[in-house]
Amino acid sequence: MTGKTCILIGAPMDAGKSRRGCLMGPDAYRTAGIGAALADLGHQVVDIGNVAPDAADMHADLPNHIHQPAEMIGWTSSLARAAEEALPRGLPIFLGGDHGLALGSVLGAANHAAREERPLFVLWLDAHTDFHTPQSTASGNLHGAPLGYVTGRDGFHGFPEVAHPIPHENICLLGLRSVDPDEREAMQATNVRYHDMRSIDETGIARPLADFLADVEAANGMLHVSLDVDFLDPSIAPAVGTTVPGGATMREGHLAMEMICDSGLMTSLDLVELNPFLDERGRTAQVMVDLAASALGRRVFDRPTRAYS
Ligand code: 6HN
Ligand code: MN
Ligand code: MN
Ligand code: MN
Repeated sequence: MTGKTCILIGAPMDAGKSRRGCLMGPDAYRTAGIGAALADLGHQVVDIGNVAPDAADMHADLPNHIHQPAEMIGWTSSLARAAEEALPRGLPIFLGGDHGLALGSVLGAANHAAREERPLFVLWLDAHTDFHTPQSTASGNLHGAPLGYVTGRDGFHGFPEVAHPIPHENICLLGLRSVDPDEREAMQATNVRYHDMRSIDETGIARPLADFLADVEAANGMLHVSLDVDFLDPSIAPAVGTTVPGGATMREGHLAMEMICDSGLMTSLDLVELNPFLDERGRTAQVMVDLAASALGRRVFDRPTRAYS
């Protein structure tokens, strides 16, 4: 792969949920060497430092149980702007921060894609569907709502307008194993492509991913990849507040990233939900850096050896 300009954007946010610690994520990725890992692959790496949330007000129509609503609104607008500024220059990599950052990163990517007159596709690698609205979430934690927001679900009062909602058929989720009843019902009524762990056990991860990537390519689409730490099994990635047993293995994670790389389609990336306070000697941060490196070209060999005949 030819060298890209990778733009690292720190999003030290904890506003999307009540458990604290994700705000240390950007520094953990930097400490684990994400910049050098990507530079070693021949990319130009630009670290723009950390973004701060815009000043914003709570909106009176948001339900009372929403956690840090004003901060969520402020992060959404500042991160959307950061995405829109970075995309014309390179491939933004959002260093989270909780998954609430994806309200902004995906909104910005959608606005940019619309300007380019290309469709945006979203690949969501997660144990959870994150398809809530402020009204449907029981926890009040909007890290469980970014896909609800960017698909244009109602109820996000006070948030930036979603001028270009992501069409359901342009979204693929892999790794699901914890879905709330409201999300399940809402998602089943759409043609979002959702693959739970049971279906990945049956088909492998390559088949549904290859189908999706082929559709992105056929549509000349842009591709935003959102990688939640809890996509992975907690035995290999313990540093996340929402662990769910039975997740993707190291090999499934790397295969997915390698296929994304081979497709050449990825135009932006989120690394989210890392909580360094819960990590064991930095190993989850390192796994996430290694996955990002796989998505950007790290390989054992360029191609397999010839088979014996
Ligand atoms: N994540 N569905 C749960 C909730 O509180 O709404 C969990 C959300 C997890 C969020 O994966 O980023
Ligand atoms: Mn998530
Ligand atoms: Mn999750
Ligand atoms: Mn919930």
